[in-house]
Amino acid sequence: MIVKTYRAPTMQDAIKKIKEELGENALILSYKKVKQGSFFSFFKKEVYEVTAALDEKPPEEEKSFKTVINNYTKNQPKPKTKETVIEENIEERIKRLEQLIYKTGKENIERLVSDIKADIDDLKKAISYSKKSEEIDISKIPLGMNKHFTYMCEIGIKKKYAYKIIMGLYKTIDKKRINDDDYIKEYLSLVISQFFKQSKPTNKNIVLLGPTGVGKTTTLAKLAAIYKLKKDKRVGIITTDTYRIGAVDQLLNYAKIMDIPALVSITKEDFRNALEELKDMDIVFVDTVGRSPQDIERLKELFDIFKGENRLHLSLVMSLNTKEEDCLNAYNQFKVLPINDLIFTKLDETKTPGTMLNIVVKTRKPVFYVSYGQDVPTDIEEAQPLKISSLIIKRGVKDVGSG
Ligand SMILES: Nc1nc2c(ncn2[C@@H]2O[C@H](COP(=O)(O)OP(=O)(O)O)[C@@H](O)[C@H]2O)c(=O)[nH]1
Ligand SMILES: [Mg+2]
Repeated sequence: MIVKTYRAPTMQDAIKKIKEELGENALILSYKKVKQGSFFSFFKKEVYEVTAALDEKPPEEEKSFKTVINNYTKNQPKPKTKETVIEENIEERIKRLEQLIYKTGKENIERLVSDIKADIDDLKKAISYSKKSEEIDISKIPLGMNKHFTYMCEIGIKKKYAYKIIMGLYKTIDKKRINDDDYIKEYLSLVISQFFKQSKPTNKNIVLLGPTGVGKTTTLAKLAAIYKLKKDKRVGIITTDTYRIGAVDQLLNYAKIMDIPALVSITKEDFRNALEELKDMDIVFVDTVGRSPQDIERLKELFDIFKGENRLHLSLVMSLNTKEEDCLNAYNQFKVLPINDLIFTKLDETKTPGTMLNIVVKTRKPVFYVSYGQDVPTDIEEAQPLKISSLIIKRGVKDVGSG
């Protein structure tokens, strides 16, 4: 490992020097502000002193934003892609769901869901008070509903929630149509959708938090592009993820291509200044360094930057290709900060999208966006409840495309 120390007037300059000498894969080990000037000089300047290291093993090459953005902005008529098929399929489904809401009556559905929620709460309490087995009596599941219960468990919905939902649903469905699988699935979708709430930004400075590798930077790139290109907003970017030079550089390059102002900040003071500098933007996305929920010390450093700053909307990014337990563990660590909502990623890499339901029931947080692929900025959707429930019932993105 090569370790070197650099001095420069700004962090950006230091990063540039490090990149020139050590390349994209250099890591920042430490930084501080120091006074520079000869012993006799009267005024000493403050400069950044940054220590960087280069590991021998380079990480995988990231997809170039430039190519992706160029492709996106070319805007040529394209043949039907997987995304268009998914979109059409979901639109169709939502239309059917809306008809069903109309027929069933919105109040009836809302009452049913609030009963189920109350049941789930009682069940949670009962389980926490006694060590008795979960209060599920599978023999009570009505004939014809068993396969739907099994299906819900297969797509990752917690058994106890699936049980409550099925039992609640059975009370209200049209019994003559019990063998109509499409009808039952639409109804299930409708009920599941009611557990989700779509989040709206509570502040224009949106911070993406979460463990390493969950897709924060990719999601930020998608959101920045969508807000700039589709929503025609003035977008700014701040990155506090300065650990890996390549990562900072990737984001700065990307911002340059998109003509989005981007600032690097390390300390709480830098961050405040960056917010101030971007105060005329309509929306600012803040990337953060991934921290393992186990690394309490480093998490604290991260939290300190954002603590007490009330101009922020905090989104916790969770990857659906990790275990539900890991997602909840991350939530428990990050909830030291006032988390506003959740962003789910890697929906394309899971066979158990029902995890999303378990997580929102547990955390009671609304959802901001759902991401389902690596392509910027296409593979992402606003978290409309009916869309999410359609994706869950369809077992995620892959099956939507094919079925
Ligand atoms: N399949 C899939 N991969 C994703 C998705 N979002 C991000 N990724 C990939 O996950 C990896 C880590 O993403 P990155 O944004 O660097 O994660 P970060 O460490 O949280 O910033 C990259 O290879 C991304 O392309 C997604 O929704 N689906
Ligand atoms: Mg990142």
